[in-house]
Amino acid sequence: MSGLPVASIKELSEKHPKPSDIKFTYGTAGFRTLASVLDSVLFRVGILAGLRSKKLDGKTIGVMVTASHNPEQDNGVKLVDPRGEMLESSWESHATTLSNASSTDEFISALEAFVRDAKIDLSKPARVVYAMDTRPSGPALVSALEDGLRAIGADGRNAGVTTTPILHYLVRAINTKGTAEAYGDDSEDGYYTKLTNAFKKLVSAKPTPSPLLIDCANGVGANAAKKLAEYLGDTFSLVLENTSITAPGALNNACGADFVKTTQKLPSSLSNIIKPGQRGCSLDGDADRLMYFHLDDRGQFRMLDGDKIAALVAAFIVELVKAAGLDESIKVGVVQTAYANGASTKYLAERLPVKCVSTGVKHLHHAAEHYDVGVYFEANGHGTVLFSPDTLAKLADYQPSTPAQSTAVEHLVNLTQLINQTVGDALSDMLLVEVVLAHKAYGGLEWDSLYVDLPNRLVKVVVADRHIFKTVDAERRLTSPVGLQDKIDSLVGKYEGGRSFVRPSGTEDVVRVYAEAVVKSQADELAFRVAGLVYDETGGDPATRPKEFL
Ligand code: G16
Repeated sequence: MSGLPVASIKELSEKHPKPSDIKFTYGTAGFRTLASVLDSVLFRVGILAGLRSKKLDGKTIGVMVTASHNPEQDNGVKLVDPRGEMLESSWESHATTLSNASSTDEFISALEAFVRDAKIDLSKPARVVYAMDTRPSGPALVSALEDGLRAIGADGRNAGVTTTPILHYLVRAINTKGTAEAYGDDSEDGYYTKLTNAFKKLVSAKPTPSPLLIDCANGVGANAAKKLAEYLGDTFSLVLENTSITAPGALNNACGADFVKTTQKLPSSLSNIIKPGQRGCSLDGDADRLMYFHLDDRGQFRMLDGDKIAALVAAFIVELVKAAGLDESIKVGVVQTAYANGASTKYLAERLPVKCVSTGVKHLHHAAEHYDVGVYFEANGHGTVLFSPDTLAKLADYQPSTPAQSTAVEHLVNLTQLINQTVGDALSDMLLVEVVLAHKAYGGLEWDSLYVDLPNRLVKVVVADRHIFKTVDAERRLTSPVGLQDKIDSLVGKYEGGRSFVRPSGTEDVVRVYAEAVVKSQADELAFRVAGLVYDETGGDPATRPKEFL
């Protein structure tokens, strides 16, 4: 076995020293913090990606440089495994360890130990494909990543400025090229062609949908949606707003999927554009989340979040499976997190198996793999649908006995092409929603009426150290700080239909508090009072205690 290229790592590592006062963590979606401190992390991730590829016999690994919904000053990086899924979780702690080695020598020792323990054959090739979103900090961070790739001798393919889901698509397409599982051409053109061809087939017998307003969050989704519109041609027209990708500070600012979900408001930039009865949607900064909304006839804003998308899509797939005559052999299930609105869980659980897991696409994705068709969506609009290999084979081999069955199977097969099964993908999900709306002849109103959301409120609390918060039961209960859960429970008991939980964010330096109740004002009050408990219990500075908590 050859050894690590220590001289090259040493030389290049000296150009990317670790800041002394920072502890990095590979969190919910990789490393994510202020862009200005991430240089050493990117260099080391380059090396780690190369090692991951070597460990997997030269399969291509993806690296995405993005901070998604976070503000523009943040950035981040995450690794993508060969089938386009998130990095295997056992490697997350290695990523954290390597990123925190305080000097080049310590880093090299940690690498040597890791290579030995993980039994990585360094003579294997290493291949990595990488991309970034539109953040101004992206190019410098990508160049640090490239130094890491160079240091370990990995072949790098630069996919340029693109969305997170396109990068995931590319990883899977590259690794399955020329095999029976080929996922599509390994290019952006391949991605748009695959999605739009399937969409066109699925809506061919339906009236052309009315134009859709898209809030692009002033991020990379603006570029992608523009290209998608070109591939869609006359089939479906997209009206793009918040497309200022170079305006300083505009990214995710008062717009985008996270803004809509957390404020439950229409971005004011759209208020003069959207008309009563019209539907629209918001992407987030890297276009992996999708939030729909519509204005009812009175001009009232109505949000259609990830839970509503799950309900719409899961019910449609169940109908198709039944119409195809496959309901005995293909079982559909849904995966949610604790953030799912209680009304959505009730609606879905009356129809399908529903599982609750911890926040983070990686948790939902793996749970969804246990179903024949697994529909997973986080309330924040992050999700997709997975068709198991067995299900794909059943659909391919099935001999329908009636024209209706044949049409239903054809639709299911086209859905497997339309849906980006590697990860949540705002644009693919948007086309999926539009297909279902077209087939059901639903507008926003009919979709929204599937069930009525329980009033809810999400609050962020800035605490001295969010890492002291530990949870169990799919993050629905706190075990640390000790005693806090009892206090939350006694508060929750005072509210009709009350539900609340607290968990540390894995992407922002905050603790998140979610609350639901039967009445909106009560949900707000419960959220603020639980947030107040969190704040007081964990030694927050009283001067900065928001006044709503009082
Ligand atoms: C990432 C994850 C999502 C998660 C979100 C918020 O999304 O991929 O699964 O829901 O972070 O996580 P947290 O509450 O831990 O901050 P994104 O769109 O920011 O990449």
